[in-house]
Amino acid sequence: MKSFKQFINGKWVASDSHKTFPSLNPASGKPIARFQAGTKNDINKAVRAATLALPKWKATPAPKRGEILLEIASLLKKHKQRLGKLVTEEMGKVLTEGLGDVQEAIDVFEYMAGEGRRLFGHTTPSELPNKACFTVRQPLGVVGLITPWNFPTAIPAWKIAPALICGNTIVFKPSSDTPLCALEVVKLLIEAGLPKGVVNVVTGSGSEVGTPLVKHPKVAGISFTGSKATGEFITANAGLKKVGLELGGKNAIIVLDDADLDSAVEGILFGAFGTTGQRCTATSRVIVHRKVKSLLETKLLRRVKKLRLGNGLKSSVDVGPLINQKAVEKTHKYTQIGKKEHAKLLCGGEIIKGKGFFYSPTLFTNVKPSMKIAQEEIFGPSLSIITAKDFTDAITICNNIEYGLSSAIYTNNVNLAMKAVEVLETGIVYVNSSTIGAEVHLPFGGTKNTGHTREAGIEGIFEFSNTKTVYIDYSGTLQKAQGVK
Ligand code: UN1
Repeated sequence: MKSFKQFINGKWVASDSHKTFPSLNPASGKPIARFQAGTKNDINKAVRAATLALPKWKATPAPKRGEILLEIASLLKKHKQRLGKLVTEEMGKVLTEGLGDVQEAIDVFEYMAGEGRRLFGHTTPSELPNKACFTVRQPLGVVGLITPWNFPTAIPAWKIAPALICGNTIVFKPSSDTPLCALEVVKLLIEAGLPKGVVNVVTGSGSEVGTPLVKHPKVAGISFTGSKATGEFITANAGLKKVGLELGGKNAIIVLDDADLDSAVEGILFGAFGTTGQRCTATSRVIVHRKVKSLLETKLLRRVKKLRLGNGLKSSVDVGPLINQKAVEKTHKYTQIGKKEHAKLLCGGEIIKGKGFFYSPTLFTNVKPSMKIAQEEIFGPSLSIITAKDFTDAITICNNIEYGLSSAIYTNNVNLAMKAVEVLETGIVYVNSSTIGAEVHLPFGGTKNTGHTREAGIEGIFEFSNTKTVYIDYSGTLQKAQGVK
């Protein structure tokens, strides 16, 4: 079986652990390749390389850095079909979404390449004459990027592209469930001409590789997407580094009594069962107006029952496998909790026997907002229908949750749609669309226990840079602010 090395200081090197671990194809459960089980020592080497590469990379004009990003985008385009298939093989999502994953990576490299010609600061007048005031953006330094498996090319790109355009150098630890996708992206970064040491990759577990990266004193910033528990660990261990966190979600679609129900069903299906429910933005709650509850439920159930499970490479398949056995067990644990809580199971709720990590698309109804299945992130193909008395009740249920990533409302009433936009407590709000499908030139992120970071868009630049405020006094005398004589 093919075995991959790590990329440190411009070279592919083995870990001094002399140990490797496999990545599995979740549709078959079979290993596809082996990877280095990195160590603290590997992290130290990678941080050293990134530190050495920093002065030159930082001094490279941002538009020149942008040229490399544009080249990365063009290489990703060239390899889109191959990489999209790889995403499906290693992560499991259906091929059209695998290709979408790579497209999102292309989009973000293109967008951030353009930011190289802006990286705007702002100018403002001084309170004193003959004095100029403005701000410029500065890189943080060496940044540590820790990425999940659910968007194995897009999320690394969300972090790598803005980090690079701002002039940072990188130590990247990809998820141990999808290291192959990460390394294939890194190969293209190298091919595009990134100088040695600018991007370094160490593969391995959170405890052996992630923790020393988070704690390393020479690392200036950490950007993490993943679970709330790991986010809390990072906050407690990163010291005074700048930390970006993109954590869980428990996203809801509200369906009002005037909504186009067929359109709502499409949005719910895509949000809840697309990517097998494994998006931070996935729809895991439907909050429906009591007047249309039964009709929506019937329409939805008919469609959920028809979803075809299988290997995402087959075009006939709607829903791929879960990422691993642990995810199957977690989803099933919540099915049992839901039953115990007396929610009504309409369909699914079963582990599919045989090869791979499959779970049948699960639909619960008569779910009370306080039930665990309506409060905790499942990260699998499990959806809860909750009934609301009216608009105000729906908003209260939607907001009464520890997370705040994405929400959606289906209605044709413009006044209620606008009111929802105003009062929903999530970082992203959709009207007449699903909770998933964010675009890379807009800020992405949440509130509450989702974390408060904004990635992508112009705010992705803020995550990976500091503001430097500059005062230039051209009066030829010492002028004192605040009227000091
Ligand atoms: C995630 O699941 O962490 O908006 C990211 C979406 C995708 C990104 C999801 N563009 O669903």
